[in-house]
Amino acid sequence: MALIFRTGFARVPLWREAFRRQAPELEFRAWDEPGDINEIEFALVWKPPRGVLRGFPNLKVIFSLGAGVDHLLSDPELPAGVPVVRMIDTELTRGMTEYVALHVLRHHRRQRTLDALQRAGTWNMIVTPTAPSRRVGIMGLGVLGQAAATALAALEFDLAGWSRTEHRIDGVECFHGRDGLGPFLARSEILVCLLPLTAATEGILNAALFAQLPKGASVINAARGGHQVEADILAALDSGRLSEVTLDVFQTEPLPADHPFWTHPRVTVTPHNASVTDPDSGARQVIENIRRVRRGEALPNIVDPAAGY
Ligand code: NDP
Ligand code: OXD
Repeated sequence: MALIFRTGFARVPLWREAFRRQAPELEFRAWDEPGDINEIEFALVWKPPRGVLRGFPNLKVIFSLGAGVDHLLSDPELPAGVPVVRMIDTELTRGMTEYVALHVLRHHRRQRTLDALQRAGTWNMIVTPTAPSRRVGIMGLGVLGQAAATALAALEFDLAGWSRTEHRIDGVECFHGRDGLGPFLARSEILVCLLPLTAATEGILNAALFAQLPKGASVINAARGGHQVEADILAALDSGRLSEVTLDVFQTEPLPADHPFWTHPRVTVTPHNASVTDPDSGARQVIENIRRVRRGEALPNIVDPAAGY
């Protein structure tokens, strides 16, 4: 029984060690040392090159190393009939919750402006509204969106969320579908994107959407670069429609050195590190699922290829 592993980082030794400790019976094989490909039953991967997974004839499950699966479903040669399971993990969720809370608070308290005032040696006692009068909107009410909402609810922000299907969540005004988008945007002073990247959500953070936000709203995108039209973000910042943005994800990653986001005074750039899957807890999730397969049990968190998430 072997698992093939691929990550975008040089963290293979950490993952190898996590698997060795927790499941010594499972053979862990790094992407560039697959050995006999007939023995590979499981793949745990991030952005595998197109078509390669099809080359493992006995693959039973493809595990995504991240919560998002666009990096897998965009492969037209993904082996048909092999389930794709996404990463749902306490530490991954915790990391994103921290990121969202941090940046919502930064936007809410105008910390970027205060940092600039400090650099200029200027004492300007900016007073921000109270949290209950600050309207925050979360696009995507899945695992990460709901966890972020719980953390922001503890701070008593005025919360709304938007999803594809209807939800009822205490303390969150819930909107859904195309009809729900306009009213949701109209009340979102700080907009947080935690959507999966699918055909329906690609390019959703665009000029038409920004026009429906309250003037001077801000945006936090911790989901995927494919959600944002970057020229529209720059234009909306320049016109004052948006006051600031925090972006963890970009159309091209790493963000090119000459990209205007790097130096824009109202853009915060983070290097797609909002939340990175932790080897110990991530391996635990995958091992539990492999043991479920061995026992003939159903797997949780299988992706619906038609929905794209
Ligand atoms: P989930 O699948 O749990 O939740 C997705 C949410 O988006 C659901 O509420 C879903 O609606 C909603 N949604 C999907 N399509 C649409 C649509 N067309 N219109 C409106 N709402 C829609 O995903 P997670 O919360 O686990 O993760 C979200 C994304 O975060 C990942 O796909 C990934 O891209 C990104 N991510 C980024 C990281 C980073 O470091 N920057 C780290 C981890 C994840 P419904 O509830 O009705 O199904
Ligand atoms: C993820 C990511 O999808 O890290 O988990 O972006």
